Amino acid sequence: MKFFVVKKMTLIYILIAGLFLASITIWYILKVGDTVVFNQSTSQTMREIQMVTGEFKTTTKDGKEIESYRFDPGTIFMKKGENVRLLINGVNGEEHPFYIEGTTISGKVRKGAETAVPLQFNKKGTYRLICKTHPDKKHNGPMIAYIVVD
Ligand SMILES: [Cu+2]
Repeated sequence: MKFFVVKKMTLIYILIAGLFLASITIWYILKVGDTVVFNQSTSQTMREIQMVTGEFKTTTKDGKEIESYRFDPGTIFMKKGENVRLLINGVNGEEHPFYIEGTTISGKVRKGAETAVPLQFNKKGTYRLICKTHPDKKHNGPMIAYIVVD
């Protein structure tokens, strides 16, 4: 009858190695679980979506001028993983600094100029493109466009 003699220190080494492997595995699983919300790449062919900055403006009966800035279209649709080049043409308003909620995307739309925003979302959802100057009614908005990713 054969016996495997395992020293106490060897056993401790094996235990440490096992714990190390387990923690690497857990770390890897958690890392894989993270989904990249968006990528900004320019190499692949992109579908173009055009948008403009517009303005609703009127004078009330008592002579008060009221206005609201808008992104038009107010909603755009794209597929998860799809590459889209969003082209925003500045028409009304001198400039509109914007950001897209839940991403690091930001920029500025200027009157008479076109701002190109490369988009790719790897997670489904609705992302809001928000003008920092006109985010709500109080600030002559809401200048918010919805990017629906499905
Ligand atoms: Cu604006």
